[in-house]
Amino acid sequence: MSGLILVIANKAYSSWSLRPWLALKQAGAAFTEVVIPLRQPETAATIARWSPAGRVPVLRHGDVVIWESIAILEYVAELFPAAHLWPADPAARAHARTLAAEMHSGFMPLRSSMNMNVRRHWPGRGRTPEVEQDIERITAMWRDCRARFGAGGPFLFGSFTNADAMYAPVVTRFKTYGVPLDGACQAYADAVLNLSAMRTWYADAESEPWTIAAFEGE
Ligand SMILES: N[C@@H](CCC(=O)N[C@@H](CS)C(=O)NCC(=O)O)C(=O)O
Repeated sequence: MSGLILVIANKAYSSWSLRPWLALKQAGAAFTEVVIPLRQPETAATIARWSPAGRVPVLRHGDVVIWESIAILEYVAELFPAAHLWPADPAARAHARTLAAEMHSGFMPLRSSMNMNVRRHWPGRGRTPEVEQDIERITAMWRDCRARFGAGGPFLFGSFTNADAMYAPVVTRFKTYGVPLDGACQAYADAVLNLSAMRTWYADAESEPWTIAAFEGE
């Protein structure tokens, strides 16, 4: 499969970018990566050249333009069926899509109080009561998935799926903010963090030249 271009933002900070990037990597896809740094004078104009929505990630594939992360994940799953980015069983697949949708539309307290920053370690920061509720809800879903669907491997549905791609930025937040996890959730988080692609993402983020004060707790 050639001609895929994924346009993303800073690997240090962009949770939405990580999701489709990780799915493409896990699918073994060859793709060109374009990184547009956020909060620069030319950021909006540069993103506009790729997408009318003014946000990244964007996947371009010939004339096809997809600008919502969850729609990109669906397209990648269709392009690479052998990667099994959704569970084969209909009930498990529906459950995985439900988790993905809940992540896409929810957890605003967690997302706003614990911005993604894979270069930092701030244990205990950002833990408002609303964030605690989000953490409770997410870890309960992870435990439930691992118990019901996870027998075939270390991920939510056993082998890696788009549900894991959706929650990968949450895993990085739990690491950055030192959120204590029980054994099952920590094992799941470690499985995500130990993916070769995740190590690459962290290494790439470390070598990025840009620092945005608003995302550095300053
Ligand atoms: N709903 C979108 C959200 C994408 C989004 O918010 N992207 C941010 C970067 S993480 C963005 O492009 N911001 C543009 C800017 O700050 O100029 C998705 O799921 O892809």
